[in-house]
Amino acid sequence: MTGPILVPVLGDQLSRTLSSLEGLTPGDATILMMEVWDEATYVKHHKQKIVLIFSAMRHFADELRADGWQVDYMTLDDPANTGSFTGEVARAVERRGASEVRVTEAGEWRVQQAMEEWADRLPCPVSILPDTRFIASHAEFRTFAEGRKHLTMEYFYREMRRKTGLLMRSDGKPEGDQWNLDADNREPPKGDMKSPPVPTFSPDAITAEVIALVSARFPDHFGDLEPFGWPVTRAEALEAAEAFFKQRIEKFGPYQDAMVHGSDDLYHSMLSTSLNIGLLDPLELCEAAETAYREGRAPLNSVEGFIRQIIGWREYVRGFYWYTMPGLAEANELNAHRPLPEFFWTGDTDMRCLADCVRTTREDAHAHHIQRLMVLGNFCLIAGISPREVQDWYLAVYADAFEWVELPNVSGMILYADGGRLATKPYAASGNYINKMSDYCGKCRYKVAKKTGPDACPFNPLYWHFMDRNRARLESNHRIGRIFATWDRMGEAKQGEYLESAEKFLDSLEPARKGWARAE
Ligand code: FAD
Ligand code: DLZ
Ligand code: SF4
Repeated sequence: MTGPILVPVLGDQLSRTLSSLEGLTPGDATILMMEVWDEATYVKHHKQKIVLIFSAMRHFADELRADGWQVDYMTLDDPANTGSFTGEVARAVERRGASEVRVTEAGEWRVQQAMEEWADRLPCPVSILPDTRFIASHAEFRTFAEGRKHLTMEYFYREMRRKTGLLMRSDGKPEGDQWNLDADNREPPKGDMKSPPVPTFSPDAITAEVIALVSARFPDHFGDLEPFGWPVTRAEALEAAEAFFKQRIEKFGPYQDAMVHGSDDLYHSMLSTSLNIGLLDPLELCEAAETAYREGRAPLNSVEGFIRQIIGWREYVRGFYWYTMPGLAEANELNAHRPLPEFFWTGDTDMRCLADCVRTTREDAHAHHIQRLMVLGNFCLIAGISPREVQDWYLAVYADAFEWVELPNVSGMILYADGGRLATKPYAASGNYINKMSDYCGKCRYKVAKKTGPDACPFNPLYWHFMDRNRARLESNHRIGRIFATWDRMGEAKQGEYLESAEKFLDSLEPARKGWARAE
């Protein structure tokens, strides 16, 4: 065929630097963008996540057109829309008489599997190119991982620091002589902590149209549709980033683990949605952070902490995902089979910390890291919730959720379902941790200081129930094994009280009604 090169650009590939566009000019290529039912419903995404992706896609298509590109844009409600990437690519190849399909690899395993079948299904050659928006290639991660039992993030992170030169001195040593300043980043919240507001962006005509579409087509999906304020263009995302580097990065480090009732953002960047769909580039953000440090606008612990989240954790979980899939999605090392409670969807629980985390999730399609890890995640771990149900929940409810980043965090970081390849020990904690790092407990109906009985904070007995039922697996773990000496010292009567309280609480949990996360 002699037609143009067809370049499918997916909903998380909204970057001008995309490898599939490199070297092409508007005269060579037709870009294909597709809103498809399969992607909008493989889990029932939060309404704001669908608005974010469709609106950002429509804005990106307009920007490309303004630069002279030919863009075929398939809207969700176009009667000819087949509902799948494969169906839409096949139609576009035929419509355009495409000479080649050139695409950047998918972010998710499921989509990549489909993409790899295109070569057999289509009448033209298909090239799948690496996603160069990440700092580490799949091969680099494999080289790092091969032969290691635990894939400790810290060592990978140091490699990324050396590779990028971020916060490195000319003698090859890390700035400040320490690679990781996490120990300085554990301040509890102080009094009436008020952080500068995060910029929000009022819906323009395009976003308003998408909001109406999502309201009509996805009424039973979780989450508040409005107010919607996420950045949907690169210009908006840059404005949000600038505000973070001007106003909040200074305190990002110290208060990274703090939690305050009613507050979702604190000093966090709120940039994950823009990063994950391609509006912002990870390196440009890290360079801006380093500049803030060099210009004396932010301390090293904040800047190192921010850079570590991006070139450390973000790159690491992406490498880990591709290295361990498809097994990671099925892993269940701790044999956890309890259904997810209904309150993860409704927020209807007396546990004040959990109710607040579900509230922010419903209102904003966001919760910050420590809420996801130490409240919601810790609960799922110690209550023994089935990894499959927890994965579906996290994938559905957060606007920044894509499986490559969600799954390692859920299966590896919170649930230890991968058997400890990602985290060297389970992040299990009693109510004491939440009390120390938040203002949640004071007004809770449960008493955090009470260990057992109907008024005890449920995290307390659940913690010991978790330890006791997983003893055989965890006792030999050098980071957690010693806790069993404390358990043994309690004696049978006290242990019995803990186990009975935990079981009563677990029996009282109402399982989620079917159909919240996936269509039945
Ligand atoms: P900040 O606190 O400002 O951090 C800066 C950036 O660092 C983030 O934007 C993000 O890109 C990166 N980052 C920080 N922590 C992580 C991490 N653990 N893994 C990967 N990147 C990280 N993040 C997602 O982007 N998508 C997800 O689906 C997702 N699921 C998660 C599930 C669980 C169980 C946990 C514990 C964490 C998850 N995270 C996920 C990581 C983290 O919670 C979010 O990236 C963060 O809350 C986004 O808000 P922010 O942009 O304000 O982050
Ligand atoms: C998450 C999502 C949604 C809701 N809708 C679309 C869509 O209609 N079109 C599209 O190109 N991408 C969408 N996405 C993102 C994909 O599901 C998927 O997460 C990425 O392409 C990564 O493989
Ligand atoms: Fe959460 Fe327990 Fe504190 Fe209540 S007492 S807010 S349940 S940690």
